[in-house]
Amino acid sequence: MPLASAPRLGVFKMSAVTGGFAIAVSCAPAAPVPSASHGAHQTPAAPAVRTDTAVRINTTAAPEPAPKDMVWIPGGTFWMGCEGCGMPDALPSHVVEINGFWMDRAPVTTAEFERFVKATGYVTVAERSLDAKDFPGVPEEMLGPGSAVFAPTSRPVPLDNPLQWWRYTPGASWKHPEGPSVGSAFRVTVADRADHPVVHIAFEDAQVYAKWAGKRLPTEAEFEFAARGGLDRNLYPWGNELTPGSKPAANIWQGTFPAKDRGEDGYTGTSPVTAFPPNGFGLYDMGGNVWQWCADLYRPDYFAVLAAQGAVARNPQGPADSFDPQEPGASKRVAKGGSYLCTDQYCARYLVGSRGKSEVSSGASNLGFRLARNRSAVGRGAADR
Ligand SMILES: [Ca+2]
Repeated sequence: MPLASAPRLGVFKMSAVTGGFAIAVSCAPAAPVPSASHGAHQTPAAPAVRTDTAVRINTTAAPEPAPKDMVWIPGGTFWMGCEGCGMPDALPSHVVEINGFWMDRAPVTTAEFERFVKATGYVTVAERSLDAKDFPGVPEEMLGPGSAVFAPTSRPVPLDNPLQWWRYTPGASWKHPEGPSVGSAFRVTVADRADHPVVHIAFEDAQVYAKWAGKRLPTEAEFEFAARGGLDRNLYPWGNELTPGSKPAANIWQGTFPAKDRGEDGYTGTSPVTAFPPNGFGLYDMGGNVWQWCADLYRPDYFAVLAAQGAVARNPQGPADSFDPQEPGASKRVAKGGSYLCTDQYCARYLVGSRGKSEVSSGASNLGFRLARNRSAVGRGAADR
């Protein structure tokens, strides 16, 4: 197995040249914004309001009673992408049309995931050992169960090396979000994190859960349409101001990343999934808190390919293959929403039109998921618009 696709080691890709662990800056946990100053990011100006007859939110009511804790997303036509964000992979903005679908109102919680594990006995990727034969040269301590855990630095640091604030932590998993040395498994999971999003979820984990739940991962286009909450080309899922009325709208980072999070929004780690107001569609945590897997493979040029076709992109499913020039050889899927580690100094992926990506076998302490569902056969009789 090529090292570049080493399960669970995407953040800590082995460097055959140095014998150490190379920087894999493309990790979804906190992908830096490409810019000249260590990922520094300037919040773009609010886009000009444009009247555009192509933009439409479908008005048909939900075609059937809502499944538990799901919201009907009516579908429609919208501008997808992030103009002026300094993120080339989120350009160009292009018109996308999607059908209506059901969306989980919030990310899957730790308590929900625990029910799944109890029902199925499922063991997540982070909880499995790797076979040393497949990973020659990888230190033994990294072959046991574990995952990437964020660790603040003791002082401000240049933002060019994520390994300064990510630790490959033996024993870290959804049961032990900071690793087994922090509290007991059950206390952390059930008492403290039950209503927080489950984390340390690899793409495979999300897929298996989805099959069990009779749902599926949303496409990237579905996620972005849903995240926009009916707003046209706004910067965030809740509007164009990061903190409208000086009230925090999402769980992100305040302070100097990655040294000191002042936690002015009430949280320095994950937060309960309904801690912040829902967006216009009634969806919680569509920006901030944790990254969320989408079904699409990741390529930075996908939007350019769609835009070059000239027509409205209808229900795009992502490219046929994955390629990330920052980490060639790694298989990546799209993740959306940013996380509690995002700040305007770094990442800024709470910008609703921005994109993230993650190596499919690598979880992290800020990576979770939520699910979508097609309308049922009964509901399918209703028109989309
Ligand atoms: Ca926060």
